[in-house]
Amino acid sequence: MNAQQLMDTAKALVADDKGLLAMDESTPTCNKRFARLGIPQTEEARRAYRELIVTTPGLGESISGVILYDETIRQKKEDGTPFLKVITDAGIIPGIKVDTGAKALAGHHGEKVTEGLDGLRGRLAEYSQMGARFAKWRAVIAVGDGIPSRGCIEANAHALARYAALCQEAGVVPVVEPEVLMDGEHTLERCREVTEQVLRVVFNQLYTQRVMLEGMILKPNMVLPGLTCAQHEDVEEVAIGEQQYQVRLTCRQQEDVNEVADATVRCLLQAVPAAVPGIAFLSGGQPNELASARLNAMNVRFASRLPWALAFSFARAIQQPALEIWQGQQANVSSAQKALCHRARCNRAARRGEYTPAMEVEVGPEQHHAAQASH
Ligand code: 5MM
Repeated sequence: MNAQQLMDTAKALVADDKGLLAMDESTPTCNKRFARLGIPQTEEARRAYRELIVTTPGLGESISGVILYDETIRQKKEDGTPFLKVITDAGIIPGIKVDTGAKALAGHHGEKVTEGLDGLRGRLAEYSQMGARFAKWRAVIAVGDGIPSRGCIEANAHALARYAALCQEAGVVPVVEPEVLMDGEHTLERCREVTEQVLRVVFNQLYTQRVMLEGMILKPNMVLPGLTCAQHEDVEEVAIGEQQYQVRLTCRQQEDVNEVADATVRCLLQAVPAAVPGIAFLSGGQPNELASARLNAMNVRFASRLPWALAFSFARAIQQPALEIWQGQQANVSSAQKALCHRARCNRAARRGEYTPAMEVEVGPEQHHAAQASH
């Protein structure tokens, strides 16, 4: 392990207010997203879509690193140029997802453990030789009645730590992703409690497995209420005369943004050691603009007082509008690339605390339409 190299790469991933673009959807996930839009679920369509992403003009101005999938890291542009060359020529650091997915955890109904440790040393050696300088492993923690269990948290934290140690041995920076899912009726407070508990166990395991904290990146969820949490409804029934109307509580929006920002940062301050250079959030299915606004609020309200950089490692919250514009059609590539670049720019602005909703109207009407539709 070259400690200096690991520290340099980890720092570079969160330098200059840039962030990561996760484009590591496994084949089933990518196909699911294509199916929803009527895009053919073929290897060629996935290759063409990933070519669209990596050839986006100006992407490297906001994106420090991209997370690839095994199929993608081996793919080439239509003209035969390897994606890895296109990415590094754009000044972007290539990374790779190395887990093999979350599987049912025996004896723990409704809970999962992420697999992929078998043979990982060999796979890391190959990816590193190809040019990958960082890796990613995602653990998923569901919240519900009686869950997460201690068994689920510990199994996932142990696997994350074993993965991280193997990465560092190979000179690859581990991005450690324990995701507390948004699905469920839980409150923001319950999410904060679970996220803190998970992070404490994860850092305990990272310490036990001798992972060098200066040479890793944490990729957590933001602290959010569950998707079906009653307190989270942003529409309210209002009676005017005999008529019932549904009113959208837009005035709650900024309050919500600040509440999420405060709960998230306070939680992280309790559980994430100062030696970690950067925290790059996943978006987890949040609306694109809200993910930017919440990251922005964290940086506005706390950045000067934090030991680590607060960055992003979004998949859907960067890619969704572009995918919706592309629709699998070559003629839409340029508009889709503009939309992708726009979301990346918004998130870079959010790192600086300079994101405003006004940035959203700077894009052309079709991009804005797609951004709205994805909500
Ligand atoms: C949580 O998912 C990660 C971040 O994506 P979002 O910002 O959309 O939440 C992402 O890197 C994720 O791990 C992959 O897209 C998921 O791929 P698979 O197919 O392994 O679930």
